[in-house]
Amino acid sequence: MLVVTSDDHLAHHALELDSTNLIPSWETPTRVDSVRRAVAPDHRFVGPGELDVSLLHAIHDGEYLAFMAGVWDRWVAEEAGPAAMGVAWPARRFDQGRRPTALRGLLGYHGFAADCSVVGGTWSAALASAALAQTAAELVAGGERAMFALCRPPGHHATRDQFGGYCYLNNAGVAVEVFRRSGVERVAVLDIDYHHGNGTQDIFYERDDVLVCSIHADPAFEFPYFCGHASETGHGAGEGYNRNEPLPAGTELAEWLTAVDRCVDAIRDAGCGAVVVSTGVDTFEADPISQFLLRTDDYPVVGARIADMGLPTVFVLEGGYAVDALGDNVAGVLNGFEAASA
Ligand code: Q9C
Ligand code: ZN
Repeated sequence: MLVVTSDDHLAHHALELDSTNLIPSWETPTRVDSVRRAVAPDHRFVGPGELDVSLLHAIHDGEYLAFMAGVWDRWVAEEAGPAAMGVAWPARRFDQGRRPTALRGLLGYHGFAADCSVVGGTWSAALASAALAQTAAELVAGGERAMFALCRPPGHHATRDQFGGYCYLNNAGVAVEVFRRSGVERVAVLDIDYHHGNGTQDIFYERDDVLVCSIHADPAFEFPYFCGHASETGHGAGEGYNRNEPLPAGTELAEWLTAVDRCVDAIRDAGCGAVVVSTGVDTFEADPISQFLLRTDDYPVVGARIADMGLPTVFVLEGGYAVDALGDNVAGVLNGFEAASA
């Protein structure tokens, strides 16, 4: 399969709030090296095309995009700390609609978590990452059976107007929009990352042309804590087009696969014409921030399940923080897919 990748992520190395300190983010540049090394023997690398900014405007708020484009320069001018992030967020009974003017206020308005900050290389990396997803979807829309976008930073936590969870632009959402514009009437998102894909859910929640399915750690005990329950099924025209499969800590392959299979059935029943797979492998047993127990040998099994849907498929990288095993786990998904497609 073709793998879309570039070096434009390298200057993005954010900080995150640990229990007491700002530490280097778990979401590191070395993750890309791990994946490239593991997929190189069986797959071919291609570079991205030019980003179509209208795709970003289709899934993100214009004020958010403008703010993010300038936030680092403004931070350097006003604060000059090592990483820009919020300190207060619009919590219960706060005014959700009014946008503050101060930089710190805007960082809270356009962010939702202290695990995620902006540094000098962040925005250019986020734009480049979105371009990878765009290119992968364009090539699949043009006839490739499947592509893998080696996206960094990841995207599935980024909402219409907020960054968080190491995500700034919703790369899976970009791929969805490319498919829609190419004439696919209904697109599926299958999000197998350990964390709930709250951003993708947010963006498509009121739409019936995009079925979003996410299998993840129950938000009762895991990030993003306030989103990802089974009762969130869509709204308005989108009612019935959002599916959440929250699972307990300690989940192993057998139980996890039953949730995947329920999503695969939903994607079939909805008559989707293409699928975007939010490919996080932080479900891995040795992942340093996660509590599922999948093994390296398990990933080809899910790759095969995805292939069995028989749909044009774009894989976009999301999480996975056991850097040494990350590449093998991602390669397992892709190789299992190809073996089952052959
Ligand atoms: N001490 C993705 O996998 N914060 N994002 C973890 C760990 C949330 C993960 C804090 C992790 C978000 C794309
Ligand atoms: Zn994750």
